[in-house]
Amino acid sequence: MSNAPVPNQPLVTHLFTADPSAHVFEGKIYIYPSHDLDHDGPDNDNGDQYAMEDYHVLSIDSFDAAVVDHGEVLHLKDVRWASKQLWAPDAAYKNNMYYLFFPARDHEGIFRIGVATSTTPAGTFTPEPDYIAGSFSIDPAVFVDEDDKSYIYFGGLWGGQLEKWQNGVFEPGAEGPNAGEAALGPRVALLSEDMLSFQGELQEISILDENGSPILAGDEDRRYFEGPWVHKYNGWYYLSYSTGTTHKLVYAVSRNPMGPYTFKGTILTPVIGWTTHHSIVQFEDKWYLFYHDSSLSEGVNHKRCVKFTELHYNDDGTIQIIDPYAMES
Ligand code: FUB
Repeated sequence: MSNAPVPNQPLVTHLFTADPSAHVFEGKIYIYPSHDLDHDGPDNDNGDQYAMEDYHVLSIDSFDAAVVDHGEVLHLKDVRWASKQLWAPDAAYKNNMYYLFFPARDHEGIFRIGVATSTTPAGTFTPEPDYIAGSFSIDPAVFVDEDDKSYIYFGGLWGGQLEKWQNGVFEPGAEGPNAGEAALGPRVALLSEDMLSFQGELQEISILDENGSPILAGDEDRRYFEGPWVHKYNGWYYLSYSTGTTHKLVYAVSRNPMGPYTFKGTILTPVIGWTTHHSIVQFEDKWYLFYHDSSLSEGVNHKRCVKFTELHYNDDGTIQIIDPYAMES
């Protein structure tokens, strides 16, 4: 357990944590992060360095209280269908149940998305015997709308294997589109009432520029890479995500949760470390960005730490750009 959380400082220092998905459940902020491991194994564009094996849940009662680590809530050894790499998870509440959605490689080395359930937000979570039928790639993010419809967003390039699914089947040698072609978008599906399966067809989300043209694969400052998150503000759906190679968090907006979305701008400038990944949550009357960097390990990409900062909207609904190091001297 650590002391009260400080903006733009590691939320906890006794674990390496990343990919924070924050939600308000039962009046507290619960954070569902990846749990990075300290190891000297391979480090490459395939993401082998992200060799995580379990999840912890963190919570914050208030910003004056200490962060609570609820301990290990799910371990790889208990997930029958998974072989390795428990990457960025998310959680959702529905039907008086908490659902933890998580990606991992199956026994063929293909990333899939699983679900585990708990009656409490702090777990522990019991995994379903199989991954979600038809699921693939990484970084699930679940948005439960005001009408109680639930949407799952997912997908990530490179190690996240999204390029390999362009024709609806896994093609190990497939590469992404050429620079002048439309970029790949994250996938979205409605979730079934019991939250355990996709309902209807998976769709690819279009992200358009200000003229209504698709963002191109070569537009690395704006194209989708990984880490989708959807939140709603003033009736607009905000899809935010990482641009990967250009290390930004950016966002696009739509009137429809399934898009198309129109690109708007940057939320977070590059952080220490290669990856950037986030969530956005309202707690009481303020909005917060949860994100990570590698400052706790002085820049080791796979030893990251979760942080938070306040997020501000302009009157026109755009989000003010955050430079997390601007206040440091
Ligand atoms: O933590 C492993 C992977 O790194 C996540 O799934 C990506 O979003 C990136 O943060």
